[in-house]
Amino acid sequence: MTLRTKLMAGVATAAVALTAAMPAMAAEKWDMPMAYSASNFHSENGAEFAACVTKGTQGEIEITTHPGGALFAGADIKRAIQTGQVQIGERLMSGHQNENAVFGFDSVPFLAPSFEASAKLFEAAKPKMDALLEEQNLVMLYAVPWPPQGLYFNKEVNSVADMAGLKFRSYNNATSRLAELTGMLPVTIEAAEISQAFATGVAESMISSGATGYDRKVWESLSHFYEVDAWLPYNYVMVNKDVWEGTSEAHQGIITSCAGEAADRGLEASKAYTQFTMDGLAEGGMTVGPAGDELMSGLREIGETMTAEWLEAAGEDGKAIVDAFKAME
Ligand code: PCA
Repeated sequence: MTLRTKLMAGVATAAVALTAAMPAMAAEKWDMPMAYSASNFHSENGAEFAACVTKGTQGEIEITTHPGGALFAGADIKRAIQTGQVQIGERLMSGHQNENAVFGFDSVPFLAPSFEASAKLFEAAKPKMDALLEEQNLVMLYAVPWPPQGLYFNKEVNSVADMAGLKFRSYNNATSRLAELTGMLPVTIEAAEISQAFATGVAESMISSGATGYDRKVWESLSHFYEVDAWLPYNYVMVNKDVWEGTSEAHQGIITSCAGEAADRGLEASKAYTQFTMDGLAEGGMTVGPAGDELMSGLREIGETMTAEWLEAAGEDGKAIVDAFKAME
């Protein structure tokens, strides 16, 4: 090799190295607001999903997650995506129950109280949810259930009567209605804010998963967690439909496959966290165990009222979801 060709080869190698290190010219940055804290398993899963897309598209679509309601509070995330203020985000699906009762299909008491049943219910509901979201300029990418919902209190509770008058933190219409029917006083508070709400006495009880109580260290203020297995609500990740349609088929394929992996990984995490976080609540000093018979029978009665009310509000679509679900059982 002459000195000249050696030099030329060196320049070529440097150019290749430079191209590889440079982000692609058309790199897009997608912001992904999420309502729950960074340490929550949904947020960790979302961060992995984002990394999968960024890596898979070689940085041409770079997704940055913003957990803990830092960019938009939970209640504002869907609108932000619909209107294109952000490209993508995650939200509790039943949080939209106030705009259409059908969004609350996963919060009907005792309809699908296990991981297995809730997966079937979700499958039964998915076509309706996809259609409903499409009308709203949204495309659902993946959804992950929370662990089964149980009741938290700052005292021992053995019956519905024991709940009367308590200030109850709610996260959707179903939880507010549960509070009303049990004689409690509902106050809607995002999970990101609950530690403070319990510490200051703004709330004294809630229905949620062991995962959320553990994540928010509620043993600092609350004393009892009762396993009720009322329902398993879903979080879902959605993308703005115009953004999605403007994405190349190749990139859509990469995103869809990262989303499939996130759905599987999230489900496994949710299952694993069910016991892990209940153990964590007990280690934190809480009394953790199944709700007693009297409490359960009172809750089942209230559940029947709530089911009838939901079917009424959700009309034909709600009935079709429940019928499709029952046909799978
Ligand atoms: N955690 C969320 C929703 C359901 C759950 O387990 C919350 O409490 O906001």
